[in-house]
This record gives sequence, structure tokens and C-alpha cells, in this order.
Amino acid sequence: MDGLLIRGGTVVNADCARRADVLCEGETIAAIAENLTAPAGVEVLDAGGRLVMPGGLDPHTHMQLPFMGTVAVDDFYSGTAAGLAGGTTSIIDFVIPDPRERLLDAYHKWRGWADKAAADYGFHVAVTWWSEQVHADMGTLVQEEGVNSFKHFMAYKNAIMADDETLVNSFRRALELGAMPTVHAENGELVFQLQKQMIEQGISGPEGHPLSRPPAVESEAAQRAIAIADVLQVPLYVVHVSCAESAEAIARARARGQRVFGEVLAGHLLVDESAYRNPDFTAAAAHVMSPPFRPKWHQEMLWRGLQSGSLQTTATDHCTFCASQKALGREDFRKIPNGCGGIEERLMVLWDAGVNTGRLTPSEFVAVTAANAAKIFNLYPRKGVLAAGSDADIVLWDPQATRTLSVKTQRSHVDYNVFEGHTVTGVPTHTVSRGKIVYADGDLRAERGAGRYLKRPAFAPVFAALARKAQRMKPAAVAR
Ligand code: URQ
Ligand code: ZN
Ligand code: ZN
Repeated sequence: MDGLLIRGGTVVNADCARRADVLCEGETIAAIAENLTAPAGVEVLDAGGRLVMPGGLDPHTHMQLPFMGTVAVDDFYSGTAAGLAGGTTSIIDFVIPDPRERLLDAYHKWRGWADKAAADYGFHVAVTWWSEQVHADMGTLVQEEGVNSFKHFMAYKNAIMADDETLVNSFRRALELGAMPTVHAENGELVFQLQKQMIEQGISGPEGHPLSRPPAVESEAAQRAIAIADVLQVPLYVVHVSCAESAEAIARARARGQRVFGEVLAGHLLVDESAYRNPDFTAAAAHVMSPPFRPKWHQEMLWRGLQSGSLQTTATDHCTFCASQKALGREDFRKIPNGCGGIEERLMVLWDAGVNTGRLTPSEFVAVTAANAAKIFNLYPRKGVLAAGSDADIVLWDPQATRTLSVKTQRSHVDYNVFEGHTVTGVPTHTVSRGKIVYADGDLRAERGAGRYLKRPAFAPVFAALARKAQRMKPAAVAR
């Protein structure tokens, strides 16, 4: 039998940590208990007291994204391979149709691109325009293709920006289908006007990027999306929450009982906006992503969101453009392709800045790097937990080992590392993907095409029942 027994470790799930062995048979976990014996033919991996955790789930990546006149350099193979080297075993990427492009056509195109993935992957599908055809395609994607989340870019005017008509129609359709609307929350009109203002004032370098996207540009959109979702009674997931104002808006909505979820990027927790003032264009442009990296004090507010549970997931928004591509915007920062890397570093920087500082327990680390995203996007308990019957996606973690993160050693194809020079304590030594050791002590054995497409069932039965109940509970007209 092909199997793997991971012996002598401490299993850490989001709900508890305990000394236990993990027996994998084929692609799934067969048993988790103390003192398991290896059946004949099963490989034994001695954990030697290390931690044994669910492989990371990154709910926000853009492998080989065609964007701003170029294509992200990490494709579905190199990007997922880099993730495996960092302990991330699943991603949820994005299908982003051009306006007027059928959602189904874009979806099949992206499925073809992702065939080469080395790790498991799912897709959020972006709604970048509205029509009866979009309405119909959303239904097909949910009912036949296992898509249960739809993305809305409130930024990127004259490109993929969704206006309020699209937001309201699409959110309403998502509720009908039992799917989760998600948003990139920045006011695209404000960005457009502020960018123009910067250029008119002669500010054409990367320093213009954060100046044209201040936190209020993000929090206005976050609050608008939260209000639309509240009126329509549909849940909402806000991606890459980067500033205190948006985090507070989500916390207020949740305190009122509204079902809103927030995601934080590893970059926004560790990197600040001083990077844009680097006189070296290449270094500053390498950090151009949206929302931009913020003044340092926002980071503490994002950590508090994760610690308090008002923000639930972490991601990377891995969308990599090399210096030669970023140079498209050398004369005009509006043309710098937006995006940075991070899929290999996410778990290490979060462990180092989160667990080693006492902000997060190891179990809370598992919650924000895998379990919560798996639950929100309906992949749990297949992903996000080590339990009998779950996929054997496992990371062996050495909390004592150190590593200095650098472009010189990273697996990503991009020629920059926003965590350059960070020395972390706590690193993955082994990654197991559906029962196979794909990374061991620096030896990456990522296999092109080994990744599987992850169908994510809708939440329809729950939402529909809730919607009906809400209807019934509408207060009767007050008797005069
Ligand atoms: O906006 C996104 O999430 C994509 C286009 C990646 N780029 C970025 O700057 N975040
Ligand atoms: Zn975005
Ligand atoms: Zn993104």
C-alpha cells in the first residue's frame, strides 16, 4: 500500500494541538493517534518533535494573470511549486473575464492554464460586467463547475471595475445561488481622479501610487460593499484589507451581526509604505500593488483584527511582475503593473511575526493560514484540518529553525522579494500534498500537473433557508 506515517510530532489544528502520529493512506489521512504502527510498505517520516499542521490554503493568488498590458511571471506551475516550498498546499485563484467576455469562456480558459498546477486549486470568478448572460453563467458556474464565490473589483476604472449596478445585480444573484460575493474594495473613480491629479502635479514616480490610494479610498468602498450586502442580506468577503479604517468597518458590521469576512495579506502585515520613497525606481515599483502598503501603524490594527477574530484569513495576492515589466510605468506610475509575490513566504513571516511574538497561538496560526479560509469557501474538512478522511495536505514545521528570506533563494520566478532580508524563526521542513512528500529539507519535488481542480459546493441550502426565515420574520405591519 502506498502510504506515509508521520511519527513523533505534535499535530496542530485550529481547535487543538496534541502529540499524535498521522497515518496517510493514498491521498487521504487514515488515522491520527498516538503510537501508530506503520503497515507494511508504508514510508515513515520521523517528525522528531516538530509540529505537524494542515498545509496552508492561500485564498487569493493570480498566477499568470494577463494584466495592465503584460502577464504575471509566475504561472500555475511555478507559483504553486513556490507555495509548496513554503508549506502552502492549496490556492484559490481568480478567473477575470474582460468586460463583455462570457464568464464561462473565461472560466474554461483559466481551467486550461491551471492544468499545469503542482498543487490543488480552485477559482473565484470575477463579475466585471452585467447582463442576462452573466446572470445565467453564474448559475452554471455554481451548479455545474463548483464555483461558490464571485469577485468584484470596485477599482480599475475603464478596465475590470464593477459599478453599483453590477455589484447589486451580482450580489443578489450570488444570494440566490448560495455563493459568496467578494470585493476588492477601492473607489475606482477616486483612484482615477487622484492619479490624474498626481500626474498633473508632476508626480509620475512610484511615490504617486500610495498618494492616489489613501486609506479612505479603500474604506469608502469597503463600507459601500458592506452596506449593499446588508440591504440584500447576502454575506460578504472583503479581500486584502490593508488599513485600520476598513478593518474597523468590518468589525462594526460583524458586531451588528452582519456576516462579513475580512482577509489580510502577509505583505500588508509586514511591509510599509516607506518602500515607495526608495529613490531606486525598480525597488519602489516592485512594491506597487493595490491597495498599497500603508504607514506602519496600520499593521498593528490588522494584527488586532486577526487576534480578535474580526479578520479571519490571510493570503498573499501573489501576482508577480519582474523589473522589466514594472518599467512599463517608468514615466507614469499608473502604468506600473500592480502586484507582488509572497506565496512561499506567507507561513514563515506569519509564524515569525505572529506566533513568536505571542500575537497568535499555533492553533490560531492554523486558523488564519488554512482552516478559516477552508470553512468560508466550503472546502472544510477536506482542506484546512488534519483529520481522518481529510486530504493528506500536511506541513512539518520546525519552530526553532531560522531562514533569511531572499530573491536569491526563492522559488518564484519574479526578480524581487518584498520580504528581502527578513530572518524568520520557524520554517517548513517538509510539505506533503495529497499524501506525497513534495518538499523535503530544501529539495522541491513539485510535479507539473499534479494539482487537482477543487470544486467548492454552494451554500445554497443554508442561505435559502435563512432568506426564507428572514422573509417570514419581517415584522407584521404595525396595527394602527
Ligand atoms: O487587485 C488585485 O488583487 C490583482 C489585480 C493583483 N494586483 C494587486 O495589486 N493587488
Ligand atoms: Zn485586488
Ligand atoms: Zn488580487
